[in-house]
Amino acid sequence: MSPSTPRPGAHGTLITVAPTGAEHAKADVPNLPVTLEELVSTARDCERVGAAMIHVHIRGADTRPTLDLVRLRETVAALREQTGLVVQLSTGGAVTDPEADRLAVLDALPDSASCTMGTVNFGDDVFLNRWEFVVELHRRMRDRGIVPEYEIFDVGQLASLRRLLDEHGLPAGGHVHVDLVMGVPGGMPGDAETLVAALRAIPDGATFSATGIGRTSLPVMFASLAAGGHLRVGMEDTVSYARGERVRDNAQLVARAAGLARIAQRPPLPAAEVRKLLGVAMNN
Ligand code: KMH
Ligand code: ZN
Repeated sequence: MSPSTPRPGAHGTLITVAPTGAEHAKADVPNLPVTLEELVSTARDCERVGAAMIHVHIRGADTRPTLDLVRLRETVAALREQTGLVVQLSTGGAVTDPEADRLAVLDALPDSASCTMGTVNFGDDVFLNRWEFVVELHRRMRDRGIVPEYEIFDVGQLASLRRLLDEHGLPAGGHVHVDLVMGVPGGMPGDAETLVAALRAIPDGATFSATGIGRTSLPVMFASLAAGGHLRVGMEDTVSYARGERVRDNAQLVARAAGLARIAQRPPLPAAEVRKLLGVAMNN
């Protein structure tokens, strides 16, 4: 599909909020949602202003990232009970998380889960995603009816996605959705040229969202909207709202994205439409 071809769902914008991530410390970012109560409260606020999906990393009682399955299950249940958002769990976790724990995230049976399409330098660390591990994630998600979001940190990972689909078939839901995570030190830059280059390599019929880390947040948002893409925003990806101004809360970022989407004549899609678009079951 060329960048000028209208994409499915392109009349509206899927806004995903990634409220927490695994990288920021609560001590450095006191308004980061880390407890279940804080997460649900931010999720509700974000839904109110235009988010339809939430990309979730959880924290333990010590505020550090965890993949504890009991907590993950409680989180999925609480978000389902108190919001209408499509609930996506991160299988990326933190760079230190073992593969077995990352695979076990799927046992919490979210609507969707992230699936990163390759290894990438990640600041001073390495975010490891071996081919066999990626295939196992893809297989287990399909077995459990969990819809993947393929996370792309570098353009070459789109070739790996094509290989995955060629060799192992379509995911649960039958639709391919990609999230371009741009501007990670070690990954692809967060700019319009790179986004357009990435679109040339996206599988036919796929939808995409994009997020820019740190100061690349705004250029990536504008470029994605212009190219018919969807948006991910949130404090996982940026904790500064403008030059010299810290983010107040996740809803502030979602509200800005929703406003820009409306200006682009592609208003925020409600969660029910996003479920149809991505092939997520209504009754999950
Ligand atoms: N925290 C990063 C190492 C994902 O959620 O799937 C990986 C990440 C990607 O955030
Ligand atoms: Zn993440």
